[in-house]
Amino acid sequence: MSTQLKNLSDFSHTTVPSGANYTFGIIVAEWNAAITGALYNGALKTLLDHGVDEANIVSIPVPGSFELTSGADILLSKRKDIDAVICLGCVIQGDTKHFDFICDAVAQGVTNVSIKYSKPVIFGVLTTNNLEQAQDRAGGKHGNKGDEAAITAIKMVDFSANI
Ligand code: DLZ
Repeated sequence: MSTQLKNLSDFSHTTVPSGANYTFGIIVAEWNAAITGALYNGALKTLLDHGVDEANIVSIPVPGSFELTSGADILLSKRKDIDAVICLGCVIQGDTKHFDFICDAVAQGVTNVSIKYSKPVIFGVLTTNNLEQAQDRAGGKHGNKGDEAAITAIKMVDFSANI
């Protein structure tokens, strides 16, 4: 699980299928906006770099990471053309138990929405002890989790289309 052992941002471009002909939703939390903005930019660029048409990317902000689940659920219920949803957020540990509740809820919620629609819903949420760890994973020394989430979405959509 350690990012130091496996930095997924180092993926080989040759092994990533084309994202052309697929439609993606990106739901991005506004909490810790500097971090989630960097995740969003990484995800968007990665989708475009892998052939996704900009017209086939629907980007929607939600207030916080807790709302990523309902954002993905609403998007998939209203837009039948969307093949996968990428959820981007950043939850930073504070003094209370809020961190645990939000992280548990989003992880379970994203899983539930994915199963409900039989479509990939990607968990691109940083869950860090502090801001520095988040910066390191939002375009810093440990890559960009947004890039990784986009690659995961493309791979899962391609898997679903070709199974
Ligand atoms: C309330 C809250 C707190 C304390 N921390 C974060 C955080 O670190 N990251 C995040 O994305 N959102 C946080 N939120 C907001 C919740 O996700 C949610 O928006 C509110 O609890 C309202 O449902």
